[in-house]
Amino acid sequence: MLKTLLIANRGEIAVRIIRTARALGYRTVAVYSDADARALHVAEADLAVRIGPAPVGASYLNVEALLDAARCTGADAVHPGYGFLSENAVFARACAEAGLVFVGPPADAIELMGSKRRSKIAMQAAGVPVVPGFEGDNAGDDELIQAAGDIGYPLMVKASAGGGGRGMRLVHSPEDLPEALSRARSEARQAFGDDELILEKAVIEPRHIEIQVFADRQGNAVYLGERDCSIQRRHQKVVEEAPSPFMTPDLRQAMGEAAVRAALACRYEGAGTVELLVDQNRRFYFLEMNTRLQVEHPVTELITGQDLVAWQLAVAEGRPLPLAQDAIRLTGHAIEVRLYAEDPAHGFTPQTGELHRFQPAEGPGVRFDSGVRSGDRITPHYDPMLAKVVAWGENRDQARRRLIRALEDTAVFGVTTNRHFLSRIIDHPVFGAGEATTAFLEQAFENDPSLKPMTLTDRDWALSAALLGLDTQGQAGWSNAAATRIPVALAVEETTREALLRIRGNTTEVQLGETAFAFQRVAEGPGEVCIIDNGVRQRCQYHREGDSLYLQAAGRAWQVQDRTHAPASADAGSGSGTLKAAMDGAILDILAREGETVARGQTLAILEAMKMEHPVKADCDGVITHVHVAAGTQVRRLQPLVDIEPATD
Ligand code: MV4
Repeated sequence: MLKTLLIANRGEIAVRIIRTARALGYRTVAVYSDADARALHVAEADLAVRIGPAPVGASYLNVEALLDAARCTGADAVHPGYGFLSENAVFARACAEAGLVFVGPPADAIELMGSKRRSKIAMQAAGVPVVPGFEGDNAGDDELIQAAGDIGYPLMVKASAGGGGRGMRLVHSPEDLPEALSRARSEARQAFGDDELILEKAVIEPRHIEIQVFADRQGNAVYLGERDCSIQRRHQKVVEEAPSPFMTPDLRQAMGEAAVRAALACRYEGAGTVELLVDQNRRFYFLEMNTRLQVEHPVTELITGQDLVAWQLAVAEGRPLPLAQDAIRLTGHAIEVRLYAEDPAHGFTPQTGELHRFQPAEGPGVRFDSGVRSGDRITPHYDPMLAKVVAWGENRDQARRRLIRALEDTAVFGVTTNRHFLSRIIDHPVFGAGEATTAFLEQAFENDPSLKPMTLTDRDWALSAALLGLDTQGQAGWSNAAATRIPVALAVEETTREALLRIRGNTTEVQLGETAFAFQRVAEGPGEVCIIDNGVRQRCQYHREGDSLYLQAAGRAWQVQDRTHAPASADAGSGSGTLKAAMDGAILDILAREGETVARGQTLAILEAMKMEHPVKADCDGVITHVHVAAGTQVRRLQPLVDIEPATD
């Protein structure tokens, strides 16, 4: 009997595992880095152990520290979650040697599935269809070039140790092959320390469908339907759903039975996912098997009514699977999206900073799996996923409606998110028709407004001004204020607008240029106000933090800066002399001192962001009056870095 489970992970998946384990009576042990000392997963576990500083190499990937944490808490089992050490055969073996039950498959199965070449050979032997190609053992370029002639074009060059699209090349004709081979090789060597390559015929505009499988030590294996993960961006899944709108009962059975054969062939135990490509003729091909619980497992849970973490724990204890194949039923439809702290308008750059408010919109059929709370900091050390938002419906459209509502009604203040991008995808007619393939985002979203900075309407500006007035005046001010005109100035990035407010009782009149607005305030709570605008009563959420005002109304969210009392400085446009960070990142170096005379174009600082170094250059000739940051500081986009007093001539 297992009693104490250590969760070797963080964030939403650690929280999710802890909740099931606790409900089943297990004692739970969280582990945390210095950056996570106050994180939700730590608060929810029975015990928690610090495993190192913030960088993952020193903490969540630190095998010795994890084993020590298990030892000093008396843990008898380890759940690795996903990512980190979840598919690391060395870690699985180290757990076994330390007398700990690893909640996952045997190390040999992890190792086999970690090699595309070896797993394809094993799958073919087990009667699982694979994409036709070439799987020579450490084949050289000459051998690969010769094999390519037999396979035909277009073809895929793939790193045998690869994943997530790294070390992968699509090649259209023989003359492009040698260069593709050498590039894929060096990418694979860098990323995986292993440059073995395989070749496959390319499947054009495939759907990406994966089968959830489960196996126990008694030799039983079942499938729990499929998930359609066709909507991806740069090999990152964005939307996952179950069942696949593309699926038929016959195809499901054929794919499910193939996936079960795959699991049995490698003596699998526990939860696994068999990834397959499906071509336009509904032929399917094994791609790889993920030997962990996946991020998107909730959609399977919602349509099967099963708790997959409970199943994992049962198998880890040596008990048989809870259900036989014919007892597994799929009911309704579930869709999941990954809500990220990232900025779709600026190349999806990860966002960092304090999450001033995180208020999930709950409702029937809506599930939030989240590892963060209001007040948490999003740091650059880890994946910036805030939550998985999942909706179940009796049918696909009901699930879509519920998901869109959940996204629109969720308040996230403090960091920019992909929320609007996600709701636009779920609302899109191509997605609605169930026709989105892996090419969908590139084909349909190139010019989508959710990928551009938000443009505020006059009404948005006026509402922002009214709420700035509310917040500045305080609650009492609203009811008693004399009907004087209050000037306010507000800015979004480089655009500034001015307005005049007149507050009479519970009505705020806003004069914005030629246009007048009147907002009647009918109810309010902390950070929330109900207004009547043009006869329509609606809720509006807001949060004030320093000069920033975050707002959310009618499913849209934006942020304005209060410039009312800011000096009328020339800080708009280029050549202003105020250099700002172009994106979130870290200052690597400061190359200028206060008092120094600089020339336009001179590099004054180096910003490291998105794994690249960006020079920050003087935008005018002049003298440096202030350096706001030191080398080593984390900065946010638009944070002032250096002030220059422009030369006067
Ligand atoms: C392919 C393919 C077409 N033909 N293999 C991308 C990630 C990796 N796991 C497998 N991938 C692909 N393999 C053959 N033989 C197309 C992709 C692919 C893809 C697959 C699933 C979801 C999105 C994708 C986007 C681009 C390419």
